[in-house]
Amino acid sequence: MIKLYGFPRSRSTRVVWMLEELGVDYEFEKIELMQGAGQTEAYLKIHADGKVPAIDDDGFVLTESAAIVTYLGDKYPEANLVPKPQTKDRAMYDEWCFFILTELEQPLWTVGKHTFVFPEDKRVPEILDIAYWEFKKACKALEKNLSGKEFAMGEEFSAVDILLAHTFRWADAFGVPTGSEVLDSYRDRICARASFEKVVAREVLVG
Ligand SMILES: N[C@@H](CCC(=O)N[C@@H](CS)C(=O)NCC(=O)O)C(=O)O
Repeated sequence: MIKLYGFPRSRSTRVVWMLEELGVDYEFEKIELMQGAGQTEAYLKIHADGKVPAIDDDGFVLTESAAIVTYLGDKYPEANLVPKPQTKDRAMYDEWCFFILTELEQPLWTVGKHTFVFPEDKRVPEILDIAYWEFKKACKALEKNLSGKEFAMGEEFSAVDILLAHTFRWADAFGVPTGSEVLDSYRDRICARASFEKVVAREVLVG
């Protein structure tokens, strides 16, 4: 059985969501990040940087939320959540993933780190203006790419929607507005899926 190392309402939520969409059984091990459990000798053998998510699939250990979600989509191709390798659809899927992580999540995470994640003496308030600006700029581009579409890849729900809707949900939780009706209604539509309701319920139980 796949083992997922995670923490509620973190990037491991993306992997929980993917597993719920796939309907695959998995074991969840909570890594108590706030108590320093990421930095134990045992966990550092699984994730060299002590972060979540990580999975162990029968001895194969993988980290990085987007890599894990993609690996799972490839492992269960019948679910059609990740396009087949070596296709143009897969290239577009990769394009979405890289944009989400490097253009959208990156400035959002900068806001998070410099408002509540880092210890106060490490925060640089001067960085916030440019991070908000970069996030808004990425949102403008996404608004164009999502306008008139049900899902990021077009007609069908895919793992891109998990990564994207989760990132928008984080933005909302961080108090960082997208400034876009198109993006907000996309987020609410994707997060209304039954699979996400299960994710939220499961995370409440984990605490
Ligand atoms: N790029 C990584 C980022 C992983 C990451 O930063 N995870 C956070 C939780 S959302 C974490 O484990 N933080 C603990 C730490 O920085 O020590 C991914 O997408 O998986």
